[in-house]
Amino acid sequence: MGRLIIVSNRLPFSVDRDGDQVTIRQSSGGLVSAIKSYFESDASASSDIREKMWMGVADFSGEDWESEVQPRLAKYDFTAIPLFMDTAVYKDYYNGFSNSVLWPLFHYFPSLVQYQANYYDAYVQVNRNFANRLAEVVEPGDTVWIHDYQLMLVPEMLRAVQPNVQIGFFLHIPFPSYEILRLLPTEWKTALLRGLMGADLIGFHTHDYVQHFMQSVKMLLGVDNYFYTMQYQDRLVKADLFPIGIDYKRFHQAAYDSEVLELRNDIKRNFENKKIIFSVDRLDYTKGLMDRLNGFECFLQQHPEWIEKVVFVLNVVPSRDEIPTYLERKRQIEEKIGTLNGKFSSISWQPVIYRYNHLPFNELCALYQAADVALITPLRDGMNLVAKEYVASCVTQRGVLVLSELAGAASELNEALLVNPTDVIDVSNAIDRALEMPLHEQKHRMALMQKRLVDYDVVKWVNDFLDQLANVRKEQQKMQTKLLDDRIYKRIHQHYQKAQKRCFLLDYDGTLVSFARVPQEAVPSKELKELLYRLASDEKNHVVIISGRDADVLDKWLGHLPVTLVAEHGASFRMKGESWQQSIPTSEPWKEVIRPIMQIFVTRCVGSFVEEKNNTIAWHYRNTPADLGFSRSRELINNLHQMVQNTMLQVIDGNKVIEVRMAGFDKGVMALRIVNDLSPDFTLCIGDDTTDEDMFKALGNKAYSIKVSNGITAAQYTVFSQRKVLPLLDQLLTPLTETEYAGA
Ligand code: GDG
Repeated sequence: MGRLIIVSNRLPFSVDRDGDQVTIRQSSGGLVSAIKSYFESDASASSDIREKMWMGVADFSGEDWESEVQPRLAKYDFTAIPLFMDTAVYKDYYNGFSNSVLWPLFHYFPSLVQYQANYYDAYVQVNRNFANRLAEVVEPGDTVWIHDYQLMLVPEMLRAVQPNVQIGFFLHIPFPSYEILRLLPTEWKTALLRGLMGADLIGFHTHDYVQHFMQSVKMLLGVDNYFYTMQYQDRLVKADLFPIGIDYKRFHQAAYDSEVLELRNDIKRNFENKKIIFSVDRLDYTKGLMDRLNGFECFLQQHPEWIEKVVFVLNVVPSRDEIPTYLERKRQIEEKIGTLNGKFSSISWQPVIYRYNHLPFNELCALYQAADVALITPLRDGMNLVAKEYVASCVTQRGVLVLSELAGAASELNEALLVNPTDVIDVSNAIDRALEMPLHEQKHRMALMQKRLVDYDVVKWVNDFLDQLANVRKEQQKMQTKLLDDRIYKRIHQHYQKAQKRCFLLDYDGTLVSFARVPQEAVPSKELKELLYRLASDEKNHVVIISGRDADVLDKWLGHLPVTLVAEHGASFRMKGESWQQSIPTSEPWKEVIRPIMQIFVTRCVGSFVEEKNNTIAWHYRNTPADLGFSRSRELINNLHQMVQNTMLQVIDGNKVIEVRMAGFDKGVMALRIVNDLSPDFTLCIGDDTTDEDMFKALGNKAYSIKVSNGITAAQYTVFSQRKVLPLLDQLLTPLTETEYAGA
């Protein structure tokens, strides 16, 4: 690898100036500690990264950079690239679009969003500044890794000027469901998605966020996905989940540090004979501080036996205090703490110990270790590292984590007591359960969570992301070599000419004929029938039309030709010159259950219709408005998947069609059976649909496989349009001249 350039809103350090005195301080926060831990790790030292760089906005002046800051950075293991921004523009970009539009919206607080055009303009401007500066810096072979919601437009902007650069993007906050994203003005939301699609790999914390993102891309940009990959413009783009880890060793080892131990013992002594509940968060409405206090109040009311026997140490870290909503929340929280303490305190005890400051690292670790319970209940959180750090800090495995089910971390930390943060009774019960939990259960739960955190720590997270990014590059290169060009075609032609026994496996709709508005309209043209006749009349050729259509239609349209017909993806077939046979027993009753459901979706989605075949029932949505048809199809799939659980049925998500049929047969099984029976020395398989992928995969290298579309495929080659298929077959029938043959 060449150089690794990390790009984030801020540089990972701040500069404090007190008169002539300048000091450099490492910033806190998840991203900085993650990347810094990686930079300091052995894995990073032994990697083939030539140089590490970090680009971000500076919180110091250009003069200070030259004279004071740069000389002091020599000891750091990365090169800093500072950006200097106009203060007013930066404010609209950071406090404005980033933290008053994207942050509330992506955390499901749409009512707090301020839709101001000047905020968006500033966001575009700052993103462009980043991209321009990057374009000056990047060299061939570099990897650029852009972080977080402040810089969502940068990948596309950079790609426009440096098309070949390798770009990764990671979103640290949730990616919301499409319903939330669509609240943004169309120009903004499509620009954000296009921006991200400029990257090669887009990472998220959880599977849900990946799904939300891919659905939004499908709905707004009309780009489909296939196993987390998307074909966007002429590139393959991948989205995947990379749940960020922590520097496990650092927190675990802190437990043995003498200063941390002393602090921990002080805290324990201070609250002798009392259980300690602990939390630490930035001051932010997403962290659910008010709901947490309500939950704790409910607990004290429901469980008075714990009065004077428990304290809640609540640390709030100052944050974004230039934004009015944040200041207002602070006032409300402090008022609530006052009321709560006033209501329950005695002369010698108060239930909430509140602090509003930034804790030194050692004190944070001491608190993690002293706490009997960590109460971490955000209303939404991309991941939440505090929960993971607490688990890593419990070296004796004594301690209970109460965690919001709405934090990304909940999908990994299943052994925590998961709560709904707004449900005060749920929170109260969880606190009680945590305080009463037997030690063996605490240890059991902790051990399982710790194992997972050790296995996927922050270094693994970085390596995993960078490895996947490199893999996407390889896949892109493979894709580029797939287009069926003249050279490859000649090779196929030559092989055809030499072969003695040839097999053609040809899909019908979208391959031999173009898509029609309704299935009945896709009748074969005279030209197609003639071509198939000529192809099949050569006694060396065995032509198979392998389709999702039912037997009746295939018989009617193509039955007179000397070809094999396979209907309904292999459910029935008619070998050349023989009569129809069933591959599976026909059983009707299941259709009675599926039909009414599909009918409901016909009513709910104008333009859709149901097609019934012997062994399949299909709901088509090719004639519906794109948005509506697609979203209804997702709902239908959801319903059907639930219904077919534990049955022999399968639900197929086809090209603008959802089908239900018996499991155990598909085009792949059938194609392979035919090829194995026939043992041809030349096989050509052409198809356009997801169901044809089964053939491409099953046949592997036994056939030349060609996919009609520019999508991602298991086929060896692609042609971009259905119009290319008939000339391609036709040309095979024209013998190569001697020179052509020799030159192929
Ligand atoms: C984003 C996402 C996602 C906090 N207070 C103190 C302190 N911290 C440290 C913690 C932890 C980090 O800051 C906060 O972690 P979060 O997970 O809350 O992350 P954020 O940076 O707010 O934001 C979040 C994360 O990115 C990573 O992808 O998990 O969902 O919002 O490391 O230990 N550290 C010290 N004193 C404090 O008072 N020393």
